[in-house]
Amino acid sequence: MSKNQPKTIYLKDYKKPDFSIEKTQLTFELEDEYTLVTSTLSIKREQAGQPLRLHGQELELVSVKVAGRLLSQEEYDQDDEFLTVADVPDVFEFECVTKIYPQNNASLEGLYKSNTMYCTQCEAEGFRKITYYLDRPDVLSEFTTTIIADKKQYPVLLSNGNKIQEEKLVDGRHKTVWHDPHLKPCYLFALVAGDLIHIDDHFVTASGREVLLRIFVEEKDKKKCAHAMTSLKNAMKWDEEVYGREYDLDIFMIVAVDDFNMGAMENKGLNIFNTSCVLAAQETTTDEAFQRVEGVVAHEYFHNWSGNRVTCRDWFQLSLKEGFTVFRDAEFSADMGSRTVKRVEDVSLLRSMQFAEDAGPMAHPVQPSSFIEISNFYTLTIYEKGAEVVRMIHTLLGPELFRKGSDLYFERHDGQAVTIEDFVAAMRDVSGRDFDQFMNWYRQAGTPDLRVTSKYDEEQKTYTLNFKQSCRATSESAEKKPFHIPVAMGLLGEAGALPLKCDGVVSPETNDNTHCVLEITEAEQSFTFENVQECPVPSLLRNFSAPVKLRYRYSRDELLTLMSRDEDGFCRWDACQELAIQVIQEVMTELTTEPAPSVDEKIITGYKRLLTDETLDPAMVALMLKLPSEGYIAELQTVADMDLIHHARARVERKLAVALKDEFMSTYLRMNEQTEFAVDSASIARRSLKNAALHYLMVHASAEHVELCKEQFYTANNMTDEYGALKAIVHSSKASLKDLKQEVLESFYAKWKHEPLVVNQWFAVQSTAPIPETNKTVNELLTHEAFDLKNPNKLRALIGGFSMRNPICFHDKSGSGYRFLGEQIRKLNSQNPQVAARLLTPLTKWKKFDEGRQKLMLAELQKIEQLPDLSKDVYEVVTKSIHS
Ligand code: B3K
Ligand code: ZN
Repeated sequence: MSKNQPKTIYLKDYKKPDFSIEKTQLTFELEDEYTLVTSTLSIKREQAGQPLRLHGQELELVSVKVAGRLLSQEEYDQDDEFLTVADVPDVFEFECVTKIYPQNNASLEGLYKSNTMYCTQCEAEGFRKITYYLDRPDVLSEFTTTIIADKKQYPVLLSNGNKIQEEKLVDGRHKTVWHDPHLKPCYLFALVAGDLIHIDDHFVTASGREVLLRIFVEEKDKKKCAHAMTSLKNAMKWDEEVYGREYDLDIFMIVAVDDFNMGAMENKGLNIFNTSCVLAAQETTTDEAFQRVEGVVAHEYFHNWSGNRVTCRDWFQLSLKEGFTVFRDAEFSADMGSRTVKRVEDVSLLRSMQFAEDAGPMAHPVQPSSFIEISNFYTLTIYEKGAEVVRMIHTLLGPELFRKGSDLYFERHDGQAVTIEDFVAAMRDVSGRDFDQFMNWYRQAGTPDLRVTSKYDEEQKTYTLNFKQSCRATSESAEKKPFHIPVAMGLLGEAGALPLKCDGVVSPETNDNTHCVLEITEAEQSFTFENVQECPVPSLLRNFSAPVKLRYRYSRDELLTLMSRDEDGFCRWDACQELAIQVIQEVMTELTTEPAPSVDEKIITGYKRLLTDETLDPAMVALMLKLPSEGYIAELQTVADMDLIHHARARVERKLAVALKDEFMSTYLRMNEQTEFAVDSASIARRSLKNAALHYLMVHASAEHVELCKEQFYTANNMTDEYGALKAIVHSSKASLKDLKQEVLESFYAKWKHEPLVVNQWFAVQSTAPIPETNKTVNELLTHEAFDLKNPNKLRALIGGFSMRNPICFHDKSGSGYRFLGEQIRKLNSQNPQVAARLLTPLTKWKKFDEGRQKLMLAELQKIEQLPDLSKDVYEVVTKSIHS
């Protein structure tokens, strides 16, 4: 534990800054052993009578000057967190020199080294590890940055804004000066120094300005930038067309680094990316990773407006920029590829991961009211649920009013640091709607349960839907106020969609009257539709119009109807999921009493239709064939029995594989026709269905299927197919494949060991294999030559893959999975607290399991809690999960 007991910070305590910093001039002298940072700030007092208190962490202070005068040690105070100067004028220049050691910085926060290159990560509070500063997002300043370094080792020196000066110095050193004309908070500051090459392109903005687009990578990765560049240009165009937002500097730069705590960072004009989110090539990158590159490039670019031009007042407003930007990037990806597929993927993630977060000890509102360490709040709730909340506003307003609202928001607050309330006020002001109740989505944690019942009155020809909402108590609110829930819906009759007539209900989205949005605002509420000529099947929560757990007792025939006939793609997929859940749950009940319970034939009928109807979108079929994740099924149980879930799910999968063997084979062959490789949605769709079919074929793993899979593995011309086949073999439960598994793993590693991102896939395929050997394998892989405890991508692939994406092995009742994770967290705690705290997540869910597992998980948490040097990040997660 660091010297002081970590403090909780509260939103209610927010106060405006005491000083402003008009100009920030930084000089970095990069030496082999250390870096010297000279910071010159033009400071102005904003509140009378306050001392100057600057944030600083792990800094060696060399000197401090106020108004040109060097201060003696008696004139300032220095502790773990602050530099305080009691007596300062109202307007003055402040200069301080600090010495830092980037080469020893393993936290990957502040200035650090990734391989031979210097780079920075300042969000949220990393700038204070560089120099003393008012490290808070509501202090906006104009930055000028000078970098001095050895020219041979670091020929490229970058910072935010435009390059204004370059100079050759003595002793083989050189100097570059950058100036950023846009005011920004220090969390958007960036610096890069390294031996990098770049690829260039251009974009002409709607108003005719030419922008230079430049991606910096290591020489060996030169050929892997084209996809990121295309994605960037598409994103720039899309933001002009959909939001009317143009780029505002002459140059936009992206730099790829190997060691990075997350996906990427939106520093003004100089985005820094994890290599995994920028590099892509046919041979080395799966389709999923190609799409991730597109999404992340767009996300970071979109932040230029939603985050940089208009930023957050304080970190409690994090979702103001993250939720909105995720919504923007999701819509962009939907427009670039398949809208329904994107939606289904996002909802699957939300339901299996965010719902679990909302149900666990770290549950927090989209606008949290307190935190200990802000790094722990870059969560699925802030990002994904935050995006769902913005999506609901979009649904309630419709696209045109929403656009008016975003225009007003950007115009009103350009150059300011604002709050979630300001965003919603702009939406309110353009629409005249009342958002008071809607704010509960931002202020209350937990996933609402929405129970729906229906009643058809044959005589009156009316159909009534009754909704009851409830939400579990969470730490910030024991008694929940009702949420304002938009439920998009329609009614299906024998011959198709039925016209809807319901008092007070209008559809903001369509002109026809077969689709509408019901607005639930009360704890219990009913809607009666008139003139309904037959008892319909309700199609509810279309496009997943609200992040709720909807419960309606559909019969299996109704689900088959929705699956094949609903006009809403999301509801077709969801009906298929619901059918599978019902069938798996039935098998779970019977598995406890019978050795070989039967599997309802209805699911076979439904899946057969999917496989034989060649008019369906292959991507949708692939998604529908995928049974609900074990994580999502666990979410639906009070006490999660991972063994039972795993075996019941596997039994249903086997049943489908056996009953539809021929259909899977013909689907595989139909999708396997050779075409030129492309990364468009049609090609991605074909590959996804082909590999989904291969997965089912490998459940049999007869000689013929194994041959087919081997053939795909050895002859694939792209990573999606190569990895698909590798995974089908390595994840197989067939003992007879033992030698083949070893063969393909060795061959894959030998082929790709020079490609770190592919090696990560190799780690992941082993750590996520749902087979008993995995618990031993992951321990062995820790000492593999390619594993590196300092590289977050490797940690995520091996440790994260095992603990977050392999529930059956992680929850092994011996506790070996828990011990493995506990040990790794204890190693990582002081080295990289951010990543350690994140990897800890699976242990925090201990209350969800049986008593035996609870004890084992808790024991690991307690061992972590006992660490003598517990970081603030891990402290917060571990104590909240043990004691709440
Ligand atoms: N804003 C960054 C995340 C920073 C995380 C700091 N621990 C990336 C993004 O969301 O775009
Ligand atoms: Zn973001």
